[in-house]
Amino acid sequence: MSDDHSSEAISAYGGRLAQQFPDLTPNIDRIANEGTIMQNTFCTNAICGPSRAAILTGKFSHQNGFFKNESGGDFDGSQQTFPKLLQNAGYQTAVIGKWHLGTAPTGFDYSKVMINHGGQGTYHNTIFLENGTDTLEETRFHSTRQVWEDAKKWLTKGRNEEKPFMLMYQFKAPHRPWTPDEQFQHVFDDVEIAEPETFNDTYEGKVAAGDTWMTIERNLNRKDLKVHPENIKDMTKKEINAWYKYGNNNEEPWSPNDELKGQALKKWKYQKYMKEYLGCVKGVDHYIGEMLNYLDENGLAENTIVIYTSDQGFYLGEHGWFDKRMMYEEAYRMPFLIRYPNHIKANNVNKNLTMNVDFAPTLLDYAGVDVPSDIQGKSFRTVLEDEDAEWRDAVYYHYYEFPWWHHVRPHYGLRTDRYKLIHFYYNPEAAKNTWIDEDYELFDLENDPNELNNLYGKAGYEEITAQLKAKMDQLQKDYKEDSREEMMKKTDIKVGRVYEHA
Ligand code: SGN
Ligand code: CA
Repeated sequence: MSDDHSSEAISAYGGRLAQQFPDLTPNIDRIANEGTIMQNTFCTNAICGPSRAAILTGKFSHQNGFFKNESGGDFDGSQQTFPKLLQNAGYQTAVIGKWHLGTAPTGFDYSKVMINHGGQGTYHNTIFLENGTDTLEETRFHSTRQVWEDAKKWLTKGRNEEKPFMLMYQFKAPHRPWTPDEQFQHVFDDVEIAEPETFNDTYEGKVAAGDTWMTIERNLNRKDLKVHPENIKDMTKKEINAWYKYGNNNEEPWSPNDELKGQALKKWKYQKYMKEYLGCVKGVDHYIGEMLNYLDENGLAENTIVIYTSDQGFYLGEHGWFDKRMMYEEAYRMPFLIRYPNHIKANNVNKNLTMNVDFAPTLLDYAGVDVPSDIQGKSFRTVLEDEDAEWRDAVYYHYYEFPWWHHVRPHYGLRTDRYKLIHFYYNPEAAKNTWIDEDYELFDLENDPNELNNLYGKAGYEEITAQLKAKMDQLQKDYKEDSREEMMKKTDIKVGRVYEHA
């Protein structure tokens, strides 16, 4: 698992960047060639901790209690998770790398997780919590390599060969601030990265897209793009921070020189951002290759399920953005590739609608462990084995964190094969405790895959809108969604860690 890896940046998915770089991710592609690539796996809340909590519990944010990173409280590690269920069934369990759930891991025989930078971990000098104890030791390697070294060590020395095992091997990369290891820093120096079709989305007709803090033009700052002050030696820490932050949070965009303004500046920032992001992806792919080789060399490949995923997708310039959160395809879709030789079809593409809450029951199902009835996701083993087997026709989403970091208004929504309906039900900046009835977006993904044309309220769409709203009501009932008051409270609430902002 990685952090913020968009399926657009995996060659096996065949998207825009895959067309430009058909060999971008040869090792992740190996999982697709030797297994199945899920094209419609979606997040239930596109942000780090909440997605990880949904994966661990098989429950939506409103049921597992971890609904936002910032001020949303910490993950309650005393609850049921799939690693605990596997552990009880005799598996040896381990988690190594990014965790980001605030509390120490539970349900693992071995854990070594990043804890510095608010649990985000850093690319260099990462600090880990090893089996509940602070290592406080600055690591030698770039975090991607460090996670591999630690995983290899556990597999070689920590594993009990008498037992089956479950390892969560989780990178920080390619998360902001997109810092590749030296080896991958210059891979894209001499190329011009293609811009997405929606690079200059005007947000016309959209409810909240024009009001975010995740635009490439305004919100990528100097630190993100590694532009450092010349007189850094003479500056105080406070001055340095202020200098880096300039250009954040919708202030005037900064420019590295007088000529770069407007569109030229946006294009320049995009190139720098993408080259570094893709350099990070190269690193992740490399150490996935190391893991696949390890499994081959140690006779483990045949009887091990290998999954590659990311906590959510990411905007790589689509709609003029970086970051995630908003329920449009590029951030909403999670990469999901799965290999299990002789059980799961090789070189196969699957289009069934799946969610991160389905991962836990799917793994339990394959491991022969009963799936507890309070798990909200569904094992998709049946459709992995037969794509035409009966399956659900819609997936549900709910995002809460506002205004930090990126000023994306809370919304819930659903997606079917063809349509997406999003409801932006609350804007605490406009009116506290006031439910908004009319702020919807409706997209026809077949005719408008780029989600540029909001059809909500347009003539001719009354019937489909009514159907989708009825479906939304049904899903909210089935998944025991909160009351309106509770939903608004979850956005307003400030408990647990409260991060400091400038
Ligand atoms: C940090 C980043 C944000 C990012 C969140 C959440 N800011 O706060 O840009 O959206 O993490 O990311 S940074 O200046 O610290 O890089 S997540 O992957 O944990 O959800
Ligand atoms: Ca993330």
